[in-house]
Amino acid sequence: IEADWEAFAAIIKPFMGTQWQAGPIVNGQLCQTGEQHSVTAPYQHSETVGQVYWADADTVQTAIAAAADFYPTWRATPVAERAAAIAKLGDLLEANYGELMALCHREAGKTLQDSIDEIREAVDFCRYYAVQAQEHLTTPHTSQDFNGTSFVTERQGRGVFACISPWNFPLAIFLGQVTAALAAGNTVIAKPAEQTSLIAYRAIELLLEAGVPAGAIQLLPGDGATVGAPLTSDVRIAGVAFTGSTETARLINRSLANRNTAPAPLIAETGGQNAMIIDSTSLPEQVVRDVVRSAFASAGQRCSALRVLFVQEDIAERVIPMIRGAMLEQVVGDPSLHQTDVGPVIDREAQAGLLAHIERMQQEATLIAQTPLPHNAEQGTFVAPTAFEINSIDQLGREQFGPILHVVRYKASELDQIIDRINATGYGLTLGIHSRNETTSVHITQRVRAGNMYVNRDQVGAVVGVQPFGGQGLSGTGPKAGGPHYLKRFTKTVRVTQA
Ligand code: TXE
Repeated sequence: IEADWEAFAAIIKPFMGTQWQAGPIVNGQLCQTGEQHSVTAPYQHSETVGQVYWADADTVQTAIAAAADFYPTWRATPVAERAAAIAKLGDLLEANYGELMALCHREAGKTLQDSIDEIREAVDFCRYYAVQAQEHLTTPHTSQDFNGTSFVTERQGRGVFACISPWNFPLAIFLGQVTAALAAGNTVIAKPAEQTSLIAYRAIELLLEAGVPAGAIQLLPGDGATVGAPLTSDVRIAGVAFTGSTETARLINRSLANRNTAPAPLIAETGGQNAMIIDSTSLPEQVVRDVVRSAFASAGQRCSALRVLFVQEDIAERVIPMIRGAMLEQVVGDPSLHQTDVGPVIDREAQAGLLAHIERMQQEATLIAQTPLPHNAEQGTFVAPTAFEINSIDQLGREQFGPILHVVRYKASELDQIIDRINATGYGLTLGIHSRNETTSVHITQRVRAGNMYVNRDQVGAVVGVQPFGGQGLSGTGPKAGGPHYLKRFTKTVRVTQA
């Protein structure tokens, strides 16, 4: 369905000049004690979007104490009341669509379509977890043991949950974690990514407006060293939900394990080295559309994005020129224009890393195509969508979180070798397959380790409540976000036996 772009432009317009202010929220109060940072738009570095105070060490401690103090009250709050506040947040997000779209666009550099999808997903998370909490956490389960003694099993929150989130889905992942943890009965300390604190701040303001009490949610903008690390080493933290890099997930795991207390659960969603395999029975037109979307949508800044395309030799001469053609037709530029397909990457650091990878590949691989940049690209952090032909997935090294695609040709007889190489990366997030031969696609889905597989379609997206999303191996620890088992991971089971 083609969106009514003029209508969207009209609701965003009032916020295109807004200067937002943000900082830590402790017990409902904005704290202005830490360092203040200016936020600039990724597509236009001369444009300031707002100011944010980062939490200092004292504020981190005050927030942990506040969340721990309020936990008994929140745990005792009826599930229906917790769920109602979270469902209300969904309504408030919808009521503030224009401002949130402008924030996604101006702080995170998201295109209009990506901003719409982002808010939609956040709303879906709120409504889904509100319903799930009522379904799974309300009624204690009564059973009898072999002597006829009855006992009650109840799910409760674990305590204070730290929710540490990334910038690439600053509203959807951020609120997905926070609402699940709250619905399950935990008090929450939310630590957004450094790059997207303004969006997080506005989301928490709306959560408070929705009726979540100030003690239940503390917000700590800031960096990993000052805010993230002290949270995960603190014995008062009962669990961590994390999305970000595999390296940081490892650090958090170690930090939780080193504490002088029982291990706390870590629910981690991390990176990937996602592949797509297309065989000679696939339909080139469909393949090309799905490859371009999978690799370059959101400027490749999705954990699910396609990084390595395996093309069967017999079809390569047809498909590769078509991919080149489609890449040259993409529009890179100002994400506020609806015709823009690819916006900027998040910041200078990400841009520098991606450009360094492109430079290395220019020495080691064959360039297939590079989408032209707009004439004023140097005003923002743009990276031209680029595709290279390489010999092996082993050439890649670490995950490149941006619009860079690698293509490898294979012979039909090499399929199992390819599967081994994909599994050998250690990751296991998404896999795409294009084949009209069902035996081949089943053969692949049964052998590749990946949490989310897509056959004859693009490999982005998962519908909350319908398609749970999560990885395996280095890509994360289940259960999957947006699925029925996710909420339970934020709870502990308590048994009461009566004489
Ligand atoms: O991630 P980090 P960054 C991958 C992607 C990207 C790379 C780096 O490959 O290029 O990670 O991105 C917080 N204790 N993904 O630097 O550092 C940090 O402040 C506790 C994949 O953004 O992992 C932020 O809030 N927390 C991904 C969050 O962790 C710490 C999305 C993520 O930051 C911490 C984003 C510490 N010691 C990046 N250090 C996906 N799976 O979608 C940092 N943090």
